[in-house]
Amino acid sequence: VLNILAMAGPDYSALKQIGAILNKNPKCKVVFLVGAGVSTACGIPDFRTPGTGLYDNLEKLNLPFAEAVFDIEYFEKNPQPFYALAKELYPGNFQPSKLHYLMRLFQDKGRLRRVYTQNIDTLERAAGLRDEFIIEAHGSFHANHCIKCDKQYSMDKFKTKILAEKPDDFAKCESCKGLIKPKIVFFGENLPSVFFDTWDGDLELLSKDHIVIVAGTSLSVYPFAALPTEVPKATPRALLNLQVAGDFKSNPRKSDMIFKGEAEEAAEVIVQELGWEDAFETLLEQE
Ligand code: CNA
Repeated sequence: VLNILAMAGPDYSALKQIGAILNKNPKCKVVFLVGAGVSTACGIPDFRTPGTGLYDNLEKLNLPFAEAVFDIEYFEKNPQPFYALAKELYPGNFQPSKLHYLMRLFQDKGRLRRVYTQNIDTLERAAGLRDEFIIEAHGSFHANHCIKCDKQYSMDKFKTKILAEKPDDFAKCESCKGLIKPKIVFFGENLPSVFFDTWDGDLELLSKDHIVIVAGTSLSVYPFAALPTEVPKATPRALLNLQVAGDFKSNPRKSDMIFKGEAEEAAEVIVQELGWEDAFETLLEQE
């Protein structure tokens, strides 16, 4: 039995199905919903993978509970753990993954509707996706503001503070002396309104000529985790993830296409199924 399984190789049926839907209907566009698992191949740990995930590796930050590093009340009392983590994760230290470049290729081919990302690493931007296609649901390091008066604070200045990571020398607002924080959505904060507004608009388009691809997320942070549930029943959904998660697990649909494996591998197979190998190679070489 083992021999037969080994000969059978990985199960790419979901990826072939995605390819078939897109090949059959040239008008079909993709909405991506992604999370930390699309950036683990870049060297950025996710939250919840046992062993390597950030939540298993926060002892050195001396937190009362793991999520405190992204908790707004905790940050107000003690910004230091966030500074230490931000120094590690700061944009510029990492290159996009093949899944990021796959999304870029969908943009270049005119087959992308939108990328909703929970990630704060700005690797969608680094891969060359344009602003109009990216919704950073949990914000990112791309802008900073005062947590008291909301005044903007320059990225360069904030970067200097983060990289120096001197205890007690945190970035403060020039007007009201409030603490400065990147516009990353912490637990206890609202998501940006552009997230809700854009999703509402996209939902109206989704029922025709669209497919939704969810990748690299445990679908455990709400409201983002509810998006796959809201996808109209007539719209095909796919999940590219190491584990089956969220609505794909609790409310599976017959038409769901599930690839249980690495997002990078999935990206390569989808590229092959679409016959986009040359364009993909060129893109990877250029960047
Ligand atoms: P998570 O809860 O850590 O889940 C990650 C998921 O990805 C898990 O289901 C893993 O099994 C899966 N996974 C890990 N590696 C791969 C891979 N190579 N291919 C396919 N699947 C993989 O993270 P979520 O994104 O679901 O949780 C949302 C949080 C995580 C958001 O608020 C983010 O801001 C936050 N986060 C972001 C980053 C980043 O910006 N890169 C890093 C860590 C955490």
